[in-house]
Amino acid sequence: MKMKMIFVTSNSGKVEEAKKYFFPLGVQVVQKKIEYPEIQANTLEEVAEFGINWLKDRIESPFFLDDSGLFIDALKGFPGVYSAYVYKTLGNDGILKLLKGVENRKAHFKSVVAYYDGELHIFTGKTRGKILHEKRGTGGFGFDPIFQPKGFNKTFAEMTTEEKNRISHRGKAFKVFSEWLKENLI
Ligand code: ITT
Repeated sequence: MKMKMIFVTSNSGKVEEAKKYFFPLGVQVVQKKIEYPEIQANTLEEVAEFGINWLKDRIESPFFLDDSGLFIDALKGFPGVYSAYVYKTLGNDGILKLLKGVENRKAHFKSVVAYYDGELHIFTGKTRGKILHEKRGTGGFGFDPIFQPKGFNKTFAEMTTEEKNRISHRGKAFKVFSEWLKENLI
């Protein structure tokens, strides 16, 4: 398969993951940085769908975007849909502070990848794990240094992009996405 897909995102960490994932499948991923409105909504799916509808008349298809978030059990799912804002304001240190003395460290990441080719297609992935008591590792981006996926002794920030892609929320969403692409397009 030989095709090109536009990934609308300002986050170069996401692009790195997508390139590493799709390149071996013969799909070229090209980043396009266009700020699109991220509405306040209850689910990542709604945020992603609004973004697609806003972008579809402004850029050429096919393109995709990713809306993701970190959901912490002890904080009733916070920061969830507010993850980007919370990362910018509180950061990893702020999250660690919020969880000081909190025993239940369970959390999960969720990723919603929305693809538009004249129609909207949504692919999701989820990875469970826990929030550590301190930051570890320098790879990845965002909340990676404080998140340790279940069954591993390393944080996402201590993994290579390939390792993270194999088990991450976004890697899982990309997998479903690529299987769909294989069946439907290429
Ligand atoms: P976009 O331009 O693609 O929207 P963004 O970084 O603002 O880039 P989101 O709106 O999806 O991304 O916000 C998700 C937030 O959660 C953001 O702060 C990310 O850093 C963080 N996040 C998402 N996926 C992550 C991952 O795999 N590892 C660590 N943090 C992640």
